[in-house]
Amino acid sequence: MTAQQPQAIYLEDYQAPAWLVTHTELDFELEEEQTLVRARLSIKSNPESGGKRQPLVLNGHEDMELLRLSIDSQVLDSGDYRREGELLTIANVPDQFVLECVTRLLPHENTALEGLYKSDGMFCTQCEAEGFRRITFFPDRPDVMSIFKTTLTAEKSRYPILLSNGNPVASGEESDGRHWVTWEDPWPKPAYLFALVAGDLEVLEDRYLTASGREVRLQIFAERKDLDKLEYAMESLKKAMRWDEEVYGREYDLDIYMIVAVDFFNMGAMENKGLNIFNTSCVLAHPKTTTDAGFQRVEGVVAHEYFHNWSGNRVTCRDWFQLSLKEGFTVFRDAEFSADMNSRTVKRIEDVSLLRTAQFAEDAGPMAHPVRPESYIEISNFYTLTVYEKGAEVVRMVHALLGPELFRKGSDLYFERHDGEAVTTDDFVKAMEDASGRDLTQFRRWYSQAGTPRLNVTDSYDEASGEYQLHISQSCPPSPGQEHKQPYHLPLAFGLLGMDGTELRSGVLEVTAEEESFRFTGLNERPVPSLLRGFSAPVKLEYDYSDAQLLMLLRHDTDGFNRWDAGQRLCIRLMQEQIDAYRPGAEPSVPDALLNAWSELLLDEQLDPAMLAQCLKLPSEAQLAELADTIDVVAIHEVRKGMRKVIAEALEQQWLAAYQRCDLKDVAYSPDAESIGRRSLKNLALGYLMSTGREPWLELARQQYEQSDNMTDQLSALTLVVHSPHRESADELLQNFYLQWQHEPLVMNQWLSVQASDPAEGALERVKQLSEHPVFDAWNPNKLRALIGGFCGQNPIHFHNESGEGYAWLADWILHLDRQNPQVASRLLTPLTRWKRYDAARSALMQKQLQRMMDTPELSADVYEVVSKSLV
Ligand code: 0A1
Ligand code: ZN
Repeated sequence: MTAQQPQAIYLEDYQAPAWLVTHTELDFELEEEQTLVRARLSIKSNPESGGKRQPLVLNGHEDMELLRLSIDSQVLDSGDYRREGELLTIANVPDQFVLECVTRLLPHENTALEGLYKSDGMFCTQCEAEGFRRITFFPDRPDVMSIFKTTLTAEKSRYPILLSNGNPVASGEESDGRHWVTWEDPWPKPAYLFALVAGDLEVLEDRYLTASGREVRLQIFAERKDLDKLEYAMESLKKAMRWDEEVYGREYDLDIYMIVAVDFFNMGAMENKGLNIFNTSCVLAHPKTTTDAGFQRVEGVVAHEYFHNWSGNRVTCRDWFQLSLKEGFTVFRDAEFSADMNSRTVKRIEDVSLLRTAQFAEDAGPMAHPVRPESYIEISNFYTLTVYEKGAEVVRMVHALLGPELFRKGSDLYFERHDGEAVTTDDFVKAMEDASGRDLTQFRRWYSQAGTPRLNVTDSYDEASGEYQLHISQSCPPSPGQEHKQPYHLPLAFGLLGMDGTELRSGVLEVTAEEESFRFTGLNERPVPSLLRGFSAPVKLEYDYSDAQLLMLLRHDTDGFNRWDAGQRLCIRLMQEQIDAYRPGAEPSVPDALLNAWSELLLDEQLDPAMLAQCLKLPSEAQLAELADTIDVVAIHEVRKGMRKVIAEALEQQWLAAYQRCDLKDVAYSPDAESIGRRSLKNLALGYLMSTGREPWLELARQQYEQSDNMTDQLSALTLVVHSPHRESADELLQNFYLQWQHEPLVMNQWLSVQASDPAEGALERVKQLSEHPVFDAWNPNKLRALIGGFCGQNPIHFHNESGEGYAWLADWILHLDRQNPQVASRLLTPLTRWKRYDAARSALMQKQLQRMMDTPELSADVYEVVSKSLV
């Protein structure tokens, strides 16, 4: 909590650290009521920080109790140093010295889940971005890299497992039932990568032989009850290790790689050196309790954290403005890994859908920032879709501009040149330039300019000469602090198709100017352009397609992504027309041309079911909202629902046939890409069948609920029934599901989410009741995300109910949570920040809640930053 208004930090103020910490020795006495931390830091002045000796300034959280401080064994008294806010300053220090410091922590009272805290009885840590300063006084910035040696001492019966980074080098027992283990990590690292775990844990063990023939011990730790849910993560880890050797030439560099599953965690997972800590939701997987999406998340997150070992740990960030250096690159790496392990096109469709809905919305909102932000008040607020997902798109564009070979050369050079260093996004681009000989000066604007660029494309064709031209103009709307944008350098992958679907040309255009034209000769007919194939740049592309052209692309484009995109464009256009003309009770319509095209797709048994399922999904309400000038939640919801019903009824027999064709009855569950694709089409078909409202399909859903052997099918059926007007069945299945799964916390999160997103009347009352239910736990971020996030993010018609009660409920929660866990409070706040996008009445009500928060004294820096920027 901060008494005065939190201050912003600026990239332009960056200065190299005055002091370096070469070695850090930590001793933890872990006890029930307190933890004592003895830190021994070997400190020397930084020759690169420029001449004159500066005072030693350390970071330390205000709540942390300082028991003793000494320099070279000389105890300091309170006159020798100054403690002010988060800073501890010692004016006079020698050029090189050992600082010893004893702090007292209260992990059991740590509800923010930053620093050292307890999750279900085990000790664990979260130090990124600035959690280490809650453990001891330290120059807590990523460009101070140190070799860590850590000793943990705790009661053996309660905490038989004691883990930290690196390799265990010594251990022993004490006479009073306590034991200790010492860990040494030979690789210098910033404090944000420090971790410890102490608990009564079970372990799944395996081994991995690296390309150069070193054996690595792999261990995944979890509570005893979850031991049967670790195999998939282990398989994913081994695949990721192999992939990084093959695709990037990167090997693992310690003797042990450990993952620990914890139930209380603010984010998805954390890449601490050699000791990853994971939210249970991103590591546990079992067919009975985990959906296909859950399996894929585990595979992706395990790989993401593993890949950080090079892109993040061996080469780290100079400062937090460079966060995308590790996150954008690592997301690109994990996305390519997942694409290689599963269906490449489907993975791309999923990622682009997220970008287009949530990241584009962020770019258009009050918290919009460049991939490399220029200032922040609280860095935790910048673990955003822009830094992660748009950052990955930027790396993907480098890959597209350079081609795979030169990109690999660039990445090799980057890792070689900067191994063991803390660097900037500019260093990354420079390595790519030096390896390829390409000039990426203009390309760097992707890092410095915020907002989603628009590409407007028109074309012309001269029949006599057979010449075709594409005219491209680009612009980018203003964003906070950036009124005018310079043109971007981007790869525009394209194809030119004949009206019968033949591909006449394909390639990649490099767009650099505000306006430019590209000429193609020797074309005997006017081609249809397939633009931005594979979503080759994170832009909004406008081209005035006719319905017939889009239908042709949907049928014939050789680029799978653009086939899907053509169908989406067609649906979006249709839906937008009806949303704009919406009157309560209006009957939505769907033109025959679209129904015929869908029918044809549904009957095509050659088509990959996963791809088919993507093509037959209507754009989400969130996507339609992002595209609207003023968001009309009711019209969007009703039009989408109505169109679904029309499509469901018109193609009822085809949906049933697809359902039956994809039913994997009698085959044991497997989370491979093909089976996942079949289940996704099957459950999509069941969804359409349920939309007809006809009784036999309710029976079919109930049957699937009862007979399925896996969570994907069971939860799909449950969701469809709960979100249908069949109230009695809904209540019955919810009760049944609860009784079956009440002892599985991750399944109970799903149970909460399904109800939180239920569009039936009375939703707010239901979520209020659920917040009193024994399975809900307001201290646990996963539960908060499931219930509060589920209602405010996945149930737009109720959250945005015109009474404003949804907004008030969210604000009540934020104010409550802000004192307990500011990071989670700040994240849950996102839907209210979008207030300017709604009609006058709703935006006034949303604004009122933001103002109410703003008027509350002692807001955390996290919530203060988001609220104050939203109100501008
Ligand atoms: N670096 C992690 C994400 C992460 C970021 C901040 C955290 O603090 C609460 C925790 C985790 C990743 O990218 O996986
Ligand atoms: Zn990451």
